[in-house]
Amino acid sequence: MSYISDVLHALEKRNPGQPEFMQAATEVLDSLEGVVKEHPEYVKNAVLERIVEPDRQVMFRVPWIDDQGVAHVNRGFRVQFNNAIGPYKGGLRLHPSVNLSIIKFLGFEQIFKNSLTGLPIGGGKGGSDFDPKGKSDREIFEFCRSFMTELYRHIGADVDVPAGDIGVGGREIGYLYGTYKRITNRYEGVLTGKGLEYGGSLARTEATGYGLVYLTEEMLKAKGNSFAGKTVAISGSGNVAIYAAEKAAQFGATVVTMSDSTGWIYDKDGIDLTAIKELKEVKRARLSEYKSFRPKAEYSTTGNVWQIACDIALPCATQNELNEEDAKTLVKNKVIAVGEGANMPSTIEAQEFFVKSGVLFAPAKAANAGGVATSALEMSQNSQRLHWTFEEVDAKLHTIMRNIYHQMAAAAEKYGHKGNFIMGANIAGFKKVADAMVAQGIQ
Ligand code: NDP
Ligand code: 2IT
Repeated sequence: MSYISDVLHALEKRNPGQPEFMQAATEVLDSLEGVVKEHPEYVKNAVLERIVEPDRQVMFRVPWIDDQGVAHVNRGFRVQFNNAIGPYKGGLRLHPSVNLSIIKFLGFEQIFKNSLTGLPIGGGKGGSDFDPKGKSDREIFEFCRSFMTELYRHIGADVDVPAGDIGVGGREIGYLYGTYKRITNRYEGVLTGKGLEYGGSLARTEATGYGLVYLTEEMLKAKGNSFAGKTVAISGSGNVAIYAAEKAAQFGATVVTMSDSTGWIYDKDGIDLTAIKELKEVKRARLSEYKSFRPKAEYSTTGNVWQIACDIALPCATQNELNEEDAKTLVKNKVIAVGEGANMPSTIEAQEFFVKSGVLFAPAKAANAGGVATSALEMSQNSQRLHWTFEEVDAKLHTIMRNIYHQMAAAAEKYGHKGNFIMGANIAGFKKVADAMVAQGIQ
């Protein structure tokens, strides 16, 4: 359709050197032909041209001093992409690879993911090219304080509500929250993923991983299948990977792999999650140390987890970590389902190969939406000045993930792509935001 390709062309021209952002935008826009044809008002109101252009992009200097007294300068980002259906909402990523293209791809994905949750949250993302690995607590604090010294003026409980992502967990959210409160003198739900003592929600830590397994289970159930008795390969060993592994094991599966940026483990009898939590959540150590807990497990620094035969694959590390070759290996080894825990972990070629091969494929913006959905539940609790039980939050999360599955399956079917949940999630997520943008006029 020429409207869609015209918009993508113009976007590429205007944003040279942003491959991750172009990848995310192309995947979404390429799904929208049917829905745009049905809604000429989207063309008339320039919805696509507007939705690919962030409302606001903030880039700033983050100076900090290390333990040796040496000064460093990092670059901070916050991209406020779209607030048609609620305040900007999305995580902060601290990783040396962070640049504008990566933050824009994440912010763009967040618009549709947040829409799929059914909760009133817009899309945004931020972060920095700061590398938290090997830094002392004091250096992390110093960095977070400097970062928030600029960020505070752009956010607020009804404006923009950041949270965690790669390299940002409970410790960093605590330092960021403390700084925000000190500068503004406001005690408000301006960040999610907070500690339980100061406004955090039970089950937020578990939410992305649990939600991924809830949605994947629902997708399997529609085919008369389930996690019970299955072999599961997981990549990553951070927040999402750990709680995906925990829920998959609770559902009766055996999780046999995990990875970090230096290597991966294969434990054919099932990963020992107590050991992983001790290594990753407490000691912040490398996975190579896993063998000291489980001498029979294999640790490797070559190849990747996708070479291990499995029924279900859950990529939970980072973008483009699963390519077409990996997809071919998984299909050859008879994978039944893939659920994306990370954001955009599969390349476009890998996605296409899975769909073509009849693998049940749950795309990231649906499959990992449990984290941000529970963040929105944290915002509700903060507004009400109430605290819900773990069971209440977990039950709401479970219902939200089931609804997302049924929404994306229905949208795929309605627009002639039955069983293609990439199309379904993009269409369902887009439609609500597009309708809100039309209703609010060309802004
Ligand atoms: P963590 O920082 O807790 O863990 C990240 C994991 O992925 C670590 O094991 C890390 O290894 C590995 N990893 C990160 N970058 C790379 C890389 N470039 N190459 C190889 N391995 C890498 O992050 P999360 O678990 O929170 O996030 C994982 C993914 O899930 C990301 O894509 C994130 O955007 C997405 N996500 C997170 C949500 C959340 O609520 N936290 C919600 C929805 C999606 P190492 O420690 O060696 O770097
Ligand atoms: O990618 C994501 O959805 C997240 N990192 C979570 C965002 C949030 O606001 O909880």
